[in-house]
Amino acid sequence: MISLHKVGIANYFYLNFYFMITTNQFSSQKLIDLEDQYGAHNYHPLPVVLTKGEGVYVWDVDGKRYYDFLSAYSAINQGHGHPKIINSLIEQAQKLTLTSRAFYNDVLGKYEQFVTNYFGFDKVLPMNTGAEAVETAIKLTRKWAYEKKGIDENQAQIIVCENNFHGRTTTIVSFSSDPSARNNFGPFTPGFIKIPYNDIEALEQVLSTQKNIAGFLVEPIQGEAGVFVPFEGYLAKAKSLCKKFNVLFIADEVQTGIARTGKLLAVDHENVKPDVLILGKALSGGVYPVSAVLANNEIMDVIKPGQHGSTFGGNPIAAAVAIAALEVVKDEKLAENAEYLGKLFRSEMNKLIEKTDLITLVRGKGLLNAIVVNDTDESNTAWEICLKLRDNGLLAKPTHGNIIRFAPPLVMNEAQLMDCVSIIKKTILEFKK
Ligand code: IF1
Repeated sequence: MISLHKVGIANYFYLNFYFMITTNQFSSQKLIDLEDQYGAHNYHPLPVVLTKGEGVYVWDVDGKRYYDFLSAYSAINQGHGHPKIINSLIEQAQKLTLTSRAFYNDVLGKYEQFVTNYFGFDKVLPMNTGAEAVETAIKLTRKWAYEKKGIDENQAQIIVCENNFHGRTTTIVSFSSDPSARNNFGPFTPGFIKIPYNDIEALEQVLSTQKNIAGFLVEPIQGEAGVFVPFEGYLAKAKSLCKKFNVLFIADEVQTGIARTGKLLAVDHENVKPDVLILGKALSGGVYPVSAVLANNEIMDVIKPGQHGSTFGGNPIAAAVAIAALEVVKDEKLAENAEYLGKLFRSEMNKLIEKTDLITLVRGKGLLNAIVVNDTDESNTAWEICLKLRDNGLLAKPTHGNIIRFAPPLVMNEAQLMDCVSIIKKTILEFKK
């Protein structure tokens, strides 16, 4: 009797535990509280707790469905849970996950051939996160400058733009203009010259007056700065100036690349070929951390065995997932779709702007867009609007106070986009401060 009783109790606890997991007994508030208590406070998320994603949709723990209008900052271009990408992950995970680069694996070479053909470069250096790829590009540029251009030891300078966002490492925040990204993280890495973005004269001024310039690192559209699109011709002019002064043009397409702006790369809008191309985020469809630096042999060959690397960079899962993710981009014509839907989206937002004083501007390219809210940078109006958008079934996040970034998955169709447009219009027109 006693042992039966024990089994009964054990079963009861087991069933209770099972029930908790399967039915999400943890309320949103409880889950938010857990993050608040046990996680470092380096983020301030919109209060919504997601548990599932499929295509352009995500679901919260209470079963409410939303349009994802951020796509994990443009990582989920191919949509949530894309079956082709997920299958590549599962199949590779069941075979071989990691060898490190101490040994060869049977996927990396195939991926390297695939990705270099895809983007038209001789070689790729595989990493994991965007920041690591930016670091890699900086190291590559400096080494090229010393060994090929002949700059004196430790004298190389890289030109960067004001209001850039390239990641969070100590070197990268060294050339950030954002006080919260920098303050109290010094001492900072030297070797960077900051110039205004979208300013060709400023670039020419530095290039023509300063020696020891190794590269120009630039986002083709500044994401974190609030989706700031430079004037048409800026990138092409910058590239030709770099060529003239024998300086590497380094494009950070971590956020703008992989069809987001209506072309495979944002530099394609101006037919610019970077000397060094940095990719991340949607390179894996947001399924796995995969980043890459691409360049031609005369640049990439300056890095020799033992001079750079990473335990996980180029691992078999990453390689398999990235091939699948890039195939999806071409198979499903995501660049063309982003171009078409982006134009439609901005024209609908411009119609809305005529009807309200709350929004002053829409800007962007393809499906990387932002609206500017008619309030100060310090106001919380954009945040309040995002809360209402959430209530109405669409998730977006403010950037820099009064700007809301809109970046849905590129697998969206026209009917879904128009549905999102009506949610945004309704939310804005009903909004009261
Ligand atoms: C966060 C922003 C987006 C990037 C560019 C490199 C990286 C990023 C152009 C680094 C990363 C992310 C990081 C993310 C928020 C997000 C962001 F608002 F901060 F600026 F997307 F717009 N180059 N951007 O945009 O890539 O190391 O993160 O893989 O929370 O910091 P990572």
